[in-house]
Amino acid sequence: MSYATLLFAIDGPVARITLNRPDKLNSFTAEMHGELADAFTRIESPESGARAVLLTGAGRGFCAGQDLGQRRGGEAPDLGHTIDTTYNPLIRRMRALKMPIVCAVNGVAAGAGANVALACDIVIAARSASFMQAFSRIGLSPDSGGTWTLPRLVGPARARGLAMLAERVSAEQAASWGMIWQVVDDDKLAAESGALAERLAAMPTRALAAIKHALDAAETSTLDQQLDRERDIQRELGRSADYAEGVAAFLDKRAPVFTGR
Ligand code: LHQ
Repeated sequence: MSYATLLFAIDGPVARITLNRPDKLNSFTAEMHGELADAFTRIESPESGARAVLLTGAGRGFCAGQDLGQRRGGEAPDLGHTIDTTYNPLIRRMRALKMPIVCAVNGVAAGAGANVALACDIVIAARSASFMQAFSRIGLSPDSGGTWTLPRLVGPARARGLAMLAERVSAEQAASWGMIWQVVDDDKLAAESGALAERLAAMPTRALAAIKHALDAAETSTLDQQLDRERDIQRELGRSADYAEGVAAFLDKRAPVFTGR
């Protein structure tokens, strides 16, 4: 499949999406949003065989948020419409996707680019990468879920500082604050993030999807509700082929072979 703004391939069980407008630090355009939506439709189709997604950027940046080049002058735009039709569906889709998304942050992740990265399940960044809630610099407030995600990841005090001051935060700082999973040397990012995606793709996919759902749902649930949810999830997973295989492999003292069923 060929796109104008993305590189996309489903490589066995790993779907690889590379934001590919390197001259503009892979900033989002309407075209890129359309292509991302199409790529996720392909990933979600049962025939795709995908069991994990790896998202990264081409060139020296990960993503600089909305392409501001398309925004100068003219009438005041309805940014609510842009968000309703592009960013919000993207974030909702990523969180609802029934498989893990690994984000390999290869360079600066700014504005919506930062929050799309943080909406992934496991974020691994190159040591030279950075994160910036750039919004307040241009008179906006974080979107793409940032006001929901940030306080949960780093706590309210840091979330406020990040959103208001819009300073660049290094990958190491982001990791030490718990914003991301891991930092690796720049020359190791592709191999390490690829290996992580392969590893997740060989795991019990339904269990990983359930973990993703349970942790998100927990954010707005009481302990009581969450205990019930965990029971329901376990009931369902207990009937899965991967659970049967996991237990059998443990008892046989062999490595399990999960199929995602
Ligand atoms: C860019 C961009 C960019 C176009 C770098 N657009 N060209 C949602 C709904 C609707 C509307 C509004 O927004 C949103 C959500 C948002 O995402 S709002 C936040 C938008 N993003 C920003 O405000 C970040 C803008 N970019 C920057 O502050 C810097 O470029 C960062 C800090 C990301 C990187 O700085 P440098 O490493 O110094 O790179 P640079 O600034 O030199 O950029 C390299 C090139 O990329 C340059 O083009 P040029 O032709 O001069 O080489 C930039 O103009 C271009 N570029 N970001 N968002």
